[in-house]
Amino acid sequence: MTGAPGSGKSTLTDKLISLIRERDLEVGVLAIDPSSPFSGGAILGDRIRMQDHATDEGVFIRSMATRGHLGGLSLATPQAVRILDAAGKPWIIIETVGVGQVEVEVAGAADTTVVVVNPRWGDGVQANKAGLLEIADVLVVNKADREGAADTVRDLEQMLELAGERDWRPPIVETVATEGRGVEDLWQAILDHRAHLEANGLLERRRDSRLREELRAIVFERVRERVDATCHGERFDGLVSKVAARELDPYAAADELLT
Ligand SMILES: Nc1nc2c(ncn2[C@@H]2O[C@H](COP(=O)(O)OP(=O)(O)O)[C@@H](O)[C@H]2O)c(=O)[nH]1
Ligand SMILES: [Mg+2]
Repeated sequence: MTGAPGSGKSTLTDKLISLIRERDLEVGVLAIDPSSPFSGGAILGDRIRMQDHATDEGVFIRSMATRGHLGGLSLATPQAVRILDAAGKPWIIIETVGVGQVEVEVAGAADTTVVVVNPRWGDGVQANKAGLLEIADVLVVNKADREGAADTVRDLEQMLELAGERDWRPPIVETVATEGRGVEDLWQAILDHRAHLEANGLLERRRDSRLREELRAIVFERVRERVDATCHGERFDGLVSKVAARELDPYAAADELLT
């Protein structure tokens, strides 16, 4: 579940938890906030909006915020999903706020990406919209009790039309999360997407490419740690001085550091 702050992701998640529990299935929830370096307001809000489920042993809710650099979350998310999966949660919901690359990467950890927008979304920035549409498997127009919902649905349909033929056309679901309206439809859209993935061998393919991406990211992270360790200390300082004194060019200095 991804989308702008305040679009209603937590409220929708809360309703989905109820729906999954009614079917006697367990569910894990990861609420991720890449935009906040502290586990501050937004995440506290998520907790409050899902607190009906706080004493239900079939529900596990965990909040994560960025500690240090942004790359951390895209690495931590698949690992957290893996743990919830090992703990036997057949359904795992990842809620993520924020915009840009991290949101896309976090969304990449999921089988199905639900993008939540609100009425009047059509007034927003084009570039951001295109990016979100690209990752959406299901589109939700939440707060459909507000003016402009129908226009927003039409706007989304037009954008999907312009995006051209795809093997899966993201369904557009209107919801009023606070009243639970449309949540059954959202659930059905998620199941439909899942069925599509399974019927076409896409689930395996998605998971394979996700694993490749994850492994690559871990290697990248390790290499980055080595770079930090190498570009540090007496030897590094010495080479910087040599370059400054024009005894060495930076490329030769780098080669010397790496050998
Ligand atoms: N009117 C209206 N308000 C909603 C709806 N869904 C959520 N809200 C409210 O919007 C605010 C933000 O919701 P929240 O779920 O925390 O959004 P998130 O930041 O995307 O997780 C809260 O005050 C909700 O009660 C809706 O369908 N209609
Ligand atoms: Mg939230």
